[in-house]
Amino acid sequence: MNTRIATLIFLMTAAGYLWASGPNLNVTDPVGDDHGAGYIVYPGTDLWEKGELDLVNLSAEVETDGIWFEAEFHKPIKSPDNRVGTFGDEELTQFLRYEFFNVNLEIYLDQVPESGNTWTLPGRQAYIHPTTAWEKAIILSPRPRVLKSQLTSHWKRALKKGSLPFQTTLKELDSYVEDHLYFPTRIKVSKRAIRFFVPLDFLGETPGNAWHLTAFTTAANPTQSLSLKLPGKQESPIMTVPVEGGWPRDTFGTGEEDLDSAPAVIDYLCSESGFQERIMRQPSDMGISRPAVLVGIPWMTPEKVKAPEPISMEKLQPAAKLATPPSPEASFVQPPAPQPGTDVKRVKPLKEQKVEPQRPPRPEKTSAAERLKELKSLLDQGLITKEEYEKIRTRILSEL
Ligand SMILES: [Ca+2]
Repeated sequence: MNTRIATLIFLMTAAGYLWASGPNLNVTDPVGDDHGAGYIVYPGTDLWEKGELDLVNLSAEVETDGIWFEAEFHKPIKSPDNRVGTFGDEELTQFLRYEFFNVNLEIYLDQVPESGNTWTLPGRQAYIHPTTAWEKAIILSPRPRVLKSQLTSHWKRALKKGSLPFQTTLKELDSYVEDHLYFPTRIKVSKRAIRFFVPLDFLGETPGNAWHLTAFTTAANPTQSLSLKLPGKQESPIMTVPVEGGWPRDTFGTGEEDLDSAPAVIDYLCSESGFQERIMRQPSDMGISRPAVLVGIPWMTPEKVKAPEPISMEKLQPAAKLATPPSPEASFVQPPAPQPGTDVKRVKPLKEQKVEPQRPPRPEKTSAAERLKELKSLLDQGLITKEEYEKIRTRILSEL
């Protein structure tokens, strides 16, 4: 063989190797911190059990056409086989096509420094700090198509009400969702890990120095076929399970009667022990909790996470979009760092801080007609079964 051709082949192979072994990612996360700010308790049902939403590692392999992510959990991935959900008595396998059902992994990717989105999916009660605001979000969910459809419907309603967290028109909303959110469908589940593929077409670029990622787990409720409104909740908990006061049976709990809700973020990815609890702890008063403000970790040096500057809620959520404007005193207060080895407990706000409780706005009312219409459209798209349709329809009508 011609030496020059052989050299060329060698160089191309070497380049391919360097590319493939390039800006990969490997972040470990502490074991046992699937408790949000430190106090979240799992429901009293075996659909979700302690350790199953506990992320212990997130890795990413960069390939020529995209990135294979792998999320490893502390406990084995629970299969939907021979299980029924919280709604009705249908077997989960009737409408789930992947070998997992009880966890979402949400990754908010910051590609361009100091610009981008600070909101996260509805019902998470979490924001991304503006220093690592995101351009692309990857939402791994057991029902990717249904989640995408529910979110799009939710945002269409929000747009009409002027409460959309981003700027677009009704005509361009679908393409906005396509451009900014990706719901993986190439998924491989092994004993304790879920691998999923994100194409380069969506990402637009390969990982670079500017990249940061904010990743966290939320509990997935695969039988939640509609964005049913829960009383007192600011946003509908789309395809997730809220964290309510005390020790509820069917949802996650705060473990305290006087704390009536908490962000739905169960485990936030960060290799530094104690950082998650510190960043997620929030001043609370009269049982009213505030959203979590999370910060992205650098893709290239994920161990070097920096605590962000405190930020006021007004900077995260445009005041015009708030039903109740927050008081000026209610700015983000950085709690003191916990001592190593101590059990992290929620810190009560100091009296002199005078943190005004920020009452969540009244839940938006969706008319039964709108919900029935959305339900019918989910059925027509084949996203729910006829049986699911009938059950939810009966429930909506019974609420009239
Ligand atoms: Ca963890």
